[in-house]
Amino acid sequence: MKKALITGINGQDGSYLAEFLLDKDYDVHGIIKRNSIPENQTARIQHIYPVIKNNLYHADMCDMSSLLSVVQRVQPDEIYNLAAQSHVRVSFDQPIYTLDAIGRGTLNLLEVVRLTGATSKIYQASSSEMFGNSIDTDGFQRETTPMNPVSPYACAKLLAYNLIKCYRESYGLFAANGILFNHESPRRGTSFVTNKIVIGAVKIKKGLARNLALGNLDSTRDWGHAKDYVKIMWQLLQLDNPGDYVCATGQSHSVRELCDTTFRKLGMDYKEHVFQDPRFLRPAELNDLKGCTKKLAGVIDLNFDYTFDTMIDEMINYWMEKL
Ligand code: G4F
Repeated sequence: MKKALITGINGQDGSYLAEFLLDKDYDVHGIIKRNSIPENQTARIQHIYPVIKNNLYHADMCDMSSLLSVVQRVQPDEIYNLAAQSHVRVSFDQPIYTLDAIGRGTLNLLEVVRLTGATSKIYQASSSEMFGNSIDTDGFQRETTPMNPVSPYACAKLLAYNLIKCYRESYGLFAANGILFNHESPRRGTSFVTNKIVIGAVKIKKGLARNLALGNLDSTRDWGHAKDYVKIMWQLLQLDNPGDYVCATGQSHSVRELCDTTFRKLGMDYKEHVFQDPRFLRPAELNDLKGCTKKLAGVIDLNFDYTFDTMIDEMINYWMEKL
C-alpha cells in the first residue's frame, strides 16, 4: 500500500485528492493547520473523516520541525504540497505571511526531505499566476512563457517553483511542478470569484439578497474543475521522470461572461444585480490567462470529465440545495 502525505488536505484540492487516492487504495495522511474551530478545518473532508482521522496531523508550513516530525513518522512515498495562503488579493494585505507559507514553507519541506534522505516524490502546486501578464503571440501561456508575477502570491509561488527545480537538479529529488490554471468546484473557497458569483446569484434567485458586489469584470481566466486536476497531480508523480507541466483547459472566459452564464442559467440578467465595488479591485491585475497543454498531453492521456458549463451547473445545483 502506497503512502501519500497531503499538505492542505482540508482545502478544495486536498479533499478531492484525498478521495482520489483513497479510491486507488493509498494510505492517505494529511497536514492541517490548527484553527480554534476544528469543524471549520475539516468541513471539506467530513465524508472521509472516519477513514483518515488517525492520519491527520497539526503542522504548519512555516514550522520546519512540525514538517520534520510528520515526514519522519509517515515516511510517505508521495508528498503533495497543496498548503498555501491561496488568495491573490489577500496576498497584498498579508505579503510576508504569504511568502512565508508558500516560499519558505516549500523550502522547509524540501529541506526535510533532503536532510532526512527520504525518497518521497514531491508534487508542488504551482500556479498560472506566475506568468503575470506575459502571453505568447498565439494568446496562450505555456511552460516556456516568461514568468513575470504581479502579486505577492505569484512572487511566492515563483520562488517555490524555482526551489522545486533547484532541488531536482541539485540533489536529484523527484520533484514536479504542476502549473495549474484556475480550478473550481462547489468546494471552492467562497471568496474566490466563481463560487462568489454562483452563491450571490443563487441568493438573489431565492430572494435572500438583491445585489452582488464584484471587482474587475474584464479579466479572463481558464477555469477547469478541481476534480479533473487532482488526477493530473497524481499522474505527474507516476511519470518516469519529474518535470514541470501546465494544466489547463485551453479555453478562457471573462468574469463578466461567468456572471452572464450563471445568472442566465438561473433565469436572470446579471446587469440588473452586479455592481463594481473598488474594495474587490487589486493593486495590480493579471488580465488574461489561457493555458496550452501540449507538453502535458505528450506524457499523459488528457481527458476531462467537466466542461465550463457542467462545472457551473454542478456549482449552481449544490448551492440551490444548500442555501
Ligand atoms: O477567483 P479569483 O480570486 O482567482 P485568481 O486571482 O485568478 O487566483 C486563483 O487562481 C490561481 C491560478 O491561476 C491560483 F493560483 C490562486 O491560488 C487562486 O486559486 O479571481 C479571478 C478573477 C481575478 O481577475 C479577479 O480580479 O476574478 C476577478 N474578480 C472580480 N471580482 C474577483 C472579484 N475575484 C475575487 N476573488 N472576488 C471578487 O469579488
